Amino acid sequence: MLRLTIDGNVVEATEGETILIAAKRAGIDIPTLCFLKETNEIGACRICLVEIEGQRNLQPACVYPVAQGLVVRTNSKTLRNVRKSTLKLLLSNHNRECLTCFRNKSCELQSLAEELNIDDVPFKFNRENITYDDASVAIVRDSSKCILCGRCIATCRDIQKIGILDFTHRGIDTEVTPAFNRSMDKTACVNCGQCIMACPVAALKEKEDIEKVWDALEDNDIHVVVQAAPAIRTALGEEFGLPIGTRVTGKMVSALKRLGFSKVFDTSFAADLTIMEEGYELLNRLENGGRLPMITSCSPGWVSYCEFNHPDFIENLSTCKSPHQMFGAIVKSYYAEKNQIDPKKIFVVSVMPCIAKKAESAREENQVNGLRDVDAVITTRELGKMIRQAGIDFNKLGDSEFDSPLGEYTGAAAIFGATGGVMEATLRTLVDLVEGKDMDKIEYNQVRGVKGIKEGKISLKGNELNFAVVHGTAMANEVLSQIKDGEKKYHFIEIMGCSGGCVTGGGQPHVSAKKKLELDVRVERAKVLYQEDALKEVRKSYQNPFIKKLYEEFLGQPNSIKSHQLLHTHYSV
Ligand code: HC1
Ligand code: SF4
Repeated sequence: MLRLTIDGNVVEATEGETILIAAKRAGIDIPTLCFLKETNEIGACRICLVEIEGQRNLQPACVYPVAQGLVVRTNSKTLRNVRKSTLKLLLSNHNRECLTCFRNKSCELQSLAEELNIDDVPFKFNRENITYDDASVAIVRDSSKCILCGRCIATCRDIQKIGILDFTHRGIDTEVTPAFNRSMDKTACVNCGQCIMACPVAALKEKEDIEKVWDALEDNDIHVVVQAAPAIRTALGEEFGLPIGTRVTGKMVSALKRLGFSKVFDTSFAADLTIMEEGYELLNRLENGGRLPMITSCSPGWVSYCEFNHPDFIENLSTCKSPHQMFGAIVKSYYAEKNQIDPKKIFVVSVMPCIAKKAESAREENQVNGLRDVDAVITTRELGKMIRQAGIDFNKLGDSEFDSPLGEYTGAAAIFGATGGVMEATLRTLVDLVEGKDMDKIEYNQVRGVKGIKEGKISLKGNELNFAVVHGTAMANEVLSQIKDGEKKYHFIEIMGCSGGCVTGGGQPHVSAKKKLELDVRVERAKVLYQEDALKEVRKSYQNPFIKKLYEEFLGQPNSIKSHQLLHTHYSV
């Protein structure tokens, strides 16, 4: 353990730590901008400069390592002035349309300007060669807002190991762009949206679909049904100032009802349905020599990554559509039939924590008889905006229940939104189906938590089933390489495109770099889903009485011809 002095306080630190981290632990927040924990620690923006006794130059706290006896000053007139000047220069080159900017109030640049008491910016914004790229169905890039912090680049290149974005040109002309300044839709971007989550400003955002949804809601001729993904209830409260990790399931349902949707259903119902279809598909592959390991297909970011980078694993993907697509297909068939509504007059809205779901729902494969399964996908952030637009005081709302029957779900479905959730839900059902009894074992702790690759094995009627859970495309790449090299052998793998799974998808509320230093957002949000699971009486998908009814009345059995027509898909090379 080392001892150093920061602003007169003796602080203990471990070798290799930076001044920024040691100071944070001692309750001293050094302002930062380009810094993003374990992602972008490059000292580029110079906002975090500090004084170190005995040194002539100011040093960036985010990269400067602690040392025994170091005396550091983080707050002085010199530092305040230097930080202010640096920030003013940055602001001079930034399109300062804060009033109409979608990051207004969640912008880290804006907060810093307020914190550092910036009262004037000396130069007018007059940058030329601005790119506003909205060609993709999911992501928009606005270079006029970019502050060249490099957080998106590091996230895409190092965390996701995809590398779509990079610095181009030199000096004053420097920009962050895809190679050859292509539009995002012409790259191998998988729409995970993790670059959006890393961006401190508004240079990257989702393509909004709010107006499409308002238009449908105002059309009396259309029956508008909404489904909310498991991960929305863990994070929507943050849009209204509630702490990270607040469960708002009941309030979310109340808000959706107030917005005027004819039915408020839950994607979790379809998560239970996915477990039935995927569970039987796995059993079939195990028993009949199908392609193994079977890999989950509910994360469209991961599916695109597989299509772009590992086409030799496409056959390994489960043919199941993702739950929200299954849900749409069931609404426009079973639900339409039961309620005698013309499926052409039904508009299905998915509220998703993920921007890749926008691209997924637009895929040609995801329609039945010329009708799209899902008509519009909005993110948690977009839902927050709609609730505010409608003047709904979210925090004052009481709790409401999802509509029945497509809002009934088990604990197994609720945990889908956290890494390991799909695997745990599958195991709960699979073991019972194979063993032919209602086993007591419900919880599989080896697949919980945020370790990049989690492994386990269970015995199924004397046969060993090896499985792995992977989150983030970088980890997916690692596991697939190990399989190709013959180092690893699994029967079943859950892969989610984003680290942490859907709870930290690219459509979730923004969390500042400062907050991310204090807590692991993945863990806090996942806790909510495990709480929800524990509260449920029925915690195994095959025991959901409404799923049973759906098979009895409509689908026949899992993997039936009808199931295949509605609930399964294929992928492209
Ligand atoms: Fe997910 Fe899924 S869990 S993919 O993470 O399988 O987005 O929450 O809705 O479709 O259910 C996301 C979450 C979500 C699907 C389900
Ligand atoms: Fe990279 Fe994902 Fe952003 Fe695309 S959406 S640029 S893949 S981080």
